[in-house]
Amino acid sequence: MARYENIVILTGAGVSAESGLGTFREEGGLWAKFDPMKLATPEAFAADPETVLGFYNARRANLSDAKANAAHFALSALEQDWMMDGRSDFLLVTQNIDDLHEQAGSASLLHMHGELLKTRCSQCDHLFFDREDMAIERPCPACTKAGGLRPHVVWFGEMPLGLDQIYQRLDRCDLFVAIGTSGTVYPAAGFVSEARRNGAHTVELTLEPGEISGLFEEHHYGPATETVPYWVR
Ligand code: BJW
Repeated sequence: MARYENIVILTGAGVSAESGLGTFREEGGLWAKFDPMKLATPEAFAADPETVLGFYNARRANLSDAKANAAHFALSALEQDWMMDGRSDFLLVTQNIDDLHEQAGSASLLHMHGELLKTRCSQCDHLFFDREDMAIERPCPACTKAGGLRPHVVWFGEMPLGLDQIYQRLDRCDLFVAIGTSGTVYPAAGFVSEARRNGAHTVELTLEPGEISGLFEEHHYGPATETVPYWVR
């Protein structure tokens, strides 16, 4: 690890699985139980806002009991070590909308698919931390209009957040690590190829080989709470 200067880490649902938050595409996962096209698209929200808000309200309630696990803490410790060594280029990009990386103390963190504990007004773009249930009749605290509140998450067909910063870092990183993601959803699934094009060493830590595992040069398979603390040592 000491020979690398610029690291980009990408995390997915697998890093939070052992904190009790479900993944998406495994047996029993969210998108195995529910149709994402009816819950996680702007069209679904326009057609049936009550159902979509109810789905995210339930996930918000579920998140209040979740605690960061050993993998989240290991990544936060890695960031602190990296900065102490004077290697300033550390970026943790998460596809997760939970707050478990923050709970563990990660600071250089980018939520490319948004944050479940934030609500956004689609009428005035006001963004705020919120643990209350979203509802159609609830007015926005800034513009006072009702009907516009939605979770601050990135649905299919919407542009992920922070892409300019992510691609800048991918273009100069010498180490790219993906943890607990199936590599099914773009553009995140393309980050490994981008990093490799620029000469980075690429590492995958996940439960078992998946769709894009062949693109990585180094692999560690197993539960994140075991592989991540072992790998950062
Ligand atoms: C463990 C573990 C343990 C388990 N330890 N590991 C055709 C081709 C290319 C692209 C497209 C296409 N058709 C449509 C698109 C675009 C679309 C897309 O990619 N669709 C695919 C399904 C094909 N993408 C988009 O629409 C994105 N926007 C976009 O593309 O904008 C235009 C653009 C153009 C050009 C450049 C840039 C942009 C937006 C995607 C938004 C995704 N939103 C969601 C929902 C967020 C809100 C919510 O949570 O409800 O994000 S979907 C869902 O998938 C969520 C996740 O962040 C995302 C990724 O899932 P993840 O994290 O990989 O989870 P899983 O379940 O898939 O995998 C878990 C892994 O963990 C597994 O491998 C397990 O083995 C492992 N694991 N336990 C370690 N204990």
